[in-house]
Amino acid sequence: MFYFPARKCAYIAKIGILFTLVIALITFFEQWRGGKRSVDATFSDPIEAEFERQILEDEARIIPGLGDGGVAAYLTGEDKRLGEESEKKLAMNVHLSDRIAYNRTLKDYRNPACQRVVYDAELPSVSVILIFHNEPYSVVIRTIWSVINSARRDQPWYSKANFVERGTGRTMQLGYPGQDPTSSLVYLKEIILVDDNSTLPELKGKLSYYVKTRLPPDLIRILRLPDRVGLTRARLAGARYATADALVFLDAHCETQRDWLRPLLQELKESPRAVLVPIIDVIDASNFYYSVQDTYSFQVGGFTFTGHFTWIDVPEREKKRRGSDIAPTWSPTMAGGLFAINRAYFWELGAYDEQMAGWGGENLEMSFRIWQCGGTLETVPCSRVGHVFRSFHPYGLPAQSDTHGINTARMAEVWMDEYAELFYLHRPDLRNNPKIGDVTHRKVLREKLKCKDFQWYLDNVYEDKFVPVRDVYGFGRFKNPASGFCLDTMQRDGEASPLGVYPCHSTLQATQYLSLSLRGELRDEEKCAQLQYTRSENDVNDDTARRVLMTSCHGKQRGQKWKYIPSTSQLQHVDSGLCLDAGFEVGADVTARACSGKVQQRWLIDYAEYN
Ligand code: LR7
Ligand code: MN
Repeated sequence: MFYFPARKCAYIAKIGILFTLVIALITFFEQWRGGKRSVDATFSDPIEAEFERQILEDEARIIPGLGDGGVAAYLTGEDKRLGEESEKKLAMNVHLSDRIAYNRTLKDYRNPACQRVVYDAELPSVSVILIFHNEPYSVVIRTIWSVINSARRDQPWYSKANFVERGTGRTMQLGYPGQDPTSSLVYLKEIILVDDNSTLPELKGKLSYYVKTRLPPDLIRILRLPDRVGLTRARLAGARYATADALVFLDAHCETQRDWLRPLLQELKESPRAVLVPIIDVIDASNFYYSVQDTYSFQVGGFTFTGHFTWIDVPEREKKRRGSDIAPTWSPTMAGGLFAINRAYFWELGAYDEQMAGWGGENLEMSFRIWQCGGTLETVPCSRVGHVFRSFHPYGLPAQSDTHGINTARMAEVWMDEYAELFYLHRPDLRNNPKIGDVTHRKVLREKLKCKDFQWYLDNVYEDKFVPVRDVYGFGRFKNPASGFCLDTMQRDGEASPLGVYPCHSTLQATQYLSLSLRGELRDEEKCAQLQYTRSENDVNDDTARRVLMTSCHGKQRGQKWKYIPSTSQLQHVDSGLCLDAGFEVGADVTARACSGKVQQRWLIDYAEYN
């Protein structure tokens, strides 16, 4: 006999009601979600017929051979005008892209030595993740095709010889474990398209229909995000969905060069804690010209304390260390959009800061984290991918929020230690700003992974980085006490802009923050003071006042070397022997004049060894 005490019965009844409620809620939620993304699920025949018609029309518009080999493509007449119009609006000549074949060919720009590299037959399988918000439809399709085509087994680079196991001579099964051996794709397990809540209709049903009818079955998954979450969280969503050994992220406007995947996968196989980037080539947004700066040399990633990514030359030391032009090359940072990583390692390393919205900041965050937490970030020269660089964001970002600034502040709080101050110098508005939000969980991650500090990063990974407080005689404001003026870069950009004087700010601010480096450079982070020669370059005895220009630091001292004379507080330009002179006019350009005892030539530096 069962015996239920009354209390227990009531208890069970309550659980029953709760259960029913939960089910009802889930059902409601599913329906609501389904409603939001129903476009894919509820194709009825007439809609499909319409997509088919549109796609055939698109295909008919393509001009065979246009842009083949990656050459620049041009339209004429009315089409030219429409193209220019689309570029003004979308930062890309979309009208032209619509005319270029989805699977146009590209010239092989790799270092010729890459053709002789033999890769293992067994390499990690890969999930390629493409994220997009309102990207041009034809550009997205071209990106997908280039990924597929470069992974097809019938491509010449997957030669039979490569599939004979080293040592035993046994022929290896092609592809990744579990893949249908008759499939024509090698290593590529899936392509995950993450639609970050686009609003363009052609990226909805039509794209899904294209995928269903034109692309290899079971290869592509489309993840439709119910809300716009920004690129960091879109990548996270894609990564959660992925199942292959490795993740490769790409922007949705890329074209891959031949055999770009194996060099990345081979490195991942050998060092699972390496995060790898291809060489990124430029696809011109106006004419889709695939251009390559140089087949043999390339740049790696740097950064500025303003929180931006930059390109830098490969340091000589690194050229020696890697031993070969085509060996992976250490890169202090990455641009962010194109990289390969072991999937397990991606999660172990803390994936991304999921509180980063919109655009920006995630690239430096991940770069610093990789290095500080025991990984490496490397450019793999045999892997090249083209990317369409746009001159502006064609899409809107969350209203009025400076996501790049806020995300970068989040990064700085967690990874840059006291060097975060150098960032805040440029963004005083973000110092202690509640908009940054809570970063405790990322600091916990840093503890848990026992990551090294930023000082270690600067000393070991990016030794060549000019750090305004390191390797200097003095830094801070350069103040002329007679006038109360300080040297000021006057927020002037440009290759050679005159250095000025301006009343000293009471606190340190970026435009008045300069350093006198141990090499004798009078500089800010990127630019060094040198003289503008008015007459003949070598006429150093000329007494006329010379303007002082901030130009790219060449590191070779010539023309950019200054000497501080403590006894007179003068700053003397070494090659010319002239002294820096403040003058008495606010906002004027500073000059270099014959050294004299005048008060305009006295300079006090906030933090200096001489003071
Ligand atoms: O809200 C958004 N949701 C998105 O899904 C905003 C963007 N996106 C998508 C977008 O459709 C695109 O596919 O995210 C991708 C990257 O956006 P882009 O192409 O507008 O960015 P970008 O190429 O100008 O910017 C670079 O820096 C970004 C910083 O957040 C990202 O890391 C980009 O991926 C990165 N691009 C590259 O690294 C390619 C090489 C460029 C360089 C240098
Ligand atoms: Mn991009």
